[in-house]
Amino acid sequence: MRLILVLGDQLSPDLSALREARPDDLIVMAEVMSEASYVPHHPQKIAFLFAAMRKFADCLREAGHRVAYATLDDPDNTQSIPGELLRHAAAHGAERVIATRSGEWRLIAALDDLPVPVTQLPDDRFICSQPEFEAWAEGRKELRMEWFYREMRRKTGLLMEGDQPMGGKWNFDHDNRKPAQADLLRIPPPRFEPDAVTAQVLDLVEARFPDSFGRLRPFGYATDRAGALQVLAHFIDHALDEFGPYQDAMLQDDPFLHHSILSPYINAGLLSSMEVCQAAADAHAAGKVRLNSAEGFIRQIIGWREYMRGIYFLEGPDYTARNVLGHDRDLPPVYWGAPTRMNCMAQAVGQTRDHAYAHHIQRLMVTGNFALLAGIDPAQVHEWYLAVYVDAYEWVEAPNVIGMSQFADGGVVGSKPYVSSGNYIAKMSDYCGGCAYKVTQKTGPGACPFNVLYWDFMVRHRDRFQSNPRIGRAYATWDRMDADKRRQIRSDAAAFLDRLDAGDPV
Ligand code: FAD
Ligand code: DLZ
Ligand code: SF4
Repeated sequence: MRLILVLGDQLSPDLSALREARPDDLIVMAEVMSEASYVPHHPQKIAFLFAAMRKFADCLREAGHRVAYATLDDPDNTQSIPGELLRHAAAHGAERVIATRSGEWRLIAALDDLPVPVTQLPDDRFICSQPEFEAWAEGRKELRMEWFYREMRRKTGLLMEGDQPMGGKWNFDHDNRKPAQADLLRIPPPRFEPDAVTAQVLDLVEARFPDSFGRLRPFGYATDRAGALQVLAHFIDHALDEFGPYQDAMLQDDPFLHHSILSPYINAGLLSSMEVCQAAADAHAAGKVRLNSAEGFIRQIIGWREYMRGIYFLEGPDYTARNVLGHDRDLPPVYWGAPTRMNCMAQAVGQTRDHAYAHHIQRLMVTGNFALLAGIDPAQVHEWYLAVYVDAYEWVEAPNVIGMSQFADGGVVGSKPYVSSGNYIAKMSDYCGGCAYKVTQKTGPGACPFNVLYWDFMVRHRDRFQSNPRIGRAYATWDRMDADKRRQIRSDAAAFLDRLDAGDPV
């Protein structure tokens, strides 16, 4: 007999390893401390995964499989994935382990090192296989998502008319990027009352991870496929039509806006990326959803999500250690909820604490932008994102953080660093009105910290970015600025960073 490993983010009945299962094989699933503590995961992330794993194990049993499931508090639990495989291999005389390749180099290596033969099958839940991505990347001077995305549109046939994109364009972003208005009629995503399985997991997580950053309750995530399908249907019916225009907007009292909150379910395997995209394309075909919204949403999934996966495996295990800008400041306490006068940071971190969720622009242009401008060590930024979001697994988190957000890979993912002064946040959100700092003030104690940090960053990295066609022009503005103002900006930035280093409230 063989052991079939199913990891916490592999909860799909058509998983490649499960397709291999024979009646006498034993499926191994385990809640283990090594996975639950390699970064200080948000308690809602652990609870979501453990509850979903328990329910998935029940489904496998109902389908006739033999399943060995270790709960975290099982006294026989060895508390690591390799340990659990070895324990069951010894107990049952298993001749081999069959796994689906994990989404993290760390676990792939750990399985390769097992003293039992292991087959690691490709994870074919993705639209683009790794060999296909590598063939696409081969020989290109520069990798850009937009070109890859067009290949994926052709491959899937989503929003295509023959070999042409529907509506005559591949990308409708010029119709998007609008700020949003507070709207009390906007229907928030569904929340799910914990059932008996989830309630038991919540108690376990509360007892075992009492000191983690993040609120465990109220817990409202779906923890099975039926619930995840409800979230999908709700999004298609109530939010997708306005997803496009408002995808970059941020609002103080609306943590979800028109976002789908589907990433936890897609990443854990409860929904497939193709069924989600097909639902969006069908809603457009039925006339319920405008094209720019359907296209923008589908691009995030068959474009960005697949592209990030390809980059993670293309770039290799050292990717998370990259730091081309040489940033070495420690992650300041504001990321763990320390009080701050910066309202945008307080909002993004606060909703992260409450929901283990923040949407893309908050991750990129608030917490990510601040970390990059302040020169924070990208490895620490990476660990933070991997820990605090319910959808975070290294294959998708690292290219977004090390690459897109922190430019620590030197431009593999993005052709320019995503940096901005407070102006961008003021334009796209209502945060600045309620802030102790003034976004219109460029220098002095009341000036928005993003304003001074932006120029400080640009000047510190002038050699690298001056010739960048996408942001190099900013230096002409800097050079035209009055010399006293430039000195003031640099000294204000230095004073701010000193306060950050001293652990003073900022
Ligand atoms: P929506 O806005 O509704 O988007 C729809 C779907 O598109 C998402 O569910 C997701 O599957 C996909 N998607 C959108 N953008 C991306 C992207 N850049 N990369 C991959 N998929 C994308 N996403 C994760 O799934 N896990 C992470 O750990 C993660 N970390 C991030 C860190 C940073 C610094 C940034 C800038 C982005 C990160 N993202 C991550 C991407 C994106 O922010 C989330 O996918 C999105 O916010 C999830 O919320 P949603 O389901 O409501 O997304
Ligand atoms: C994220 C996570 C957590 C918190 N706990 C477990 C666990 O106890 N057992 C398990 O099989 N998987 C867990 N996971 C998901 C894994 O960390 C994930 O499979 C790898 O990071 C690869 O994406
Ligand atoms: Fe953020 Fe600056 Fe606006 Fe305050 S003024 S909310 S710090 S961008």
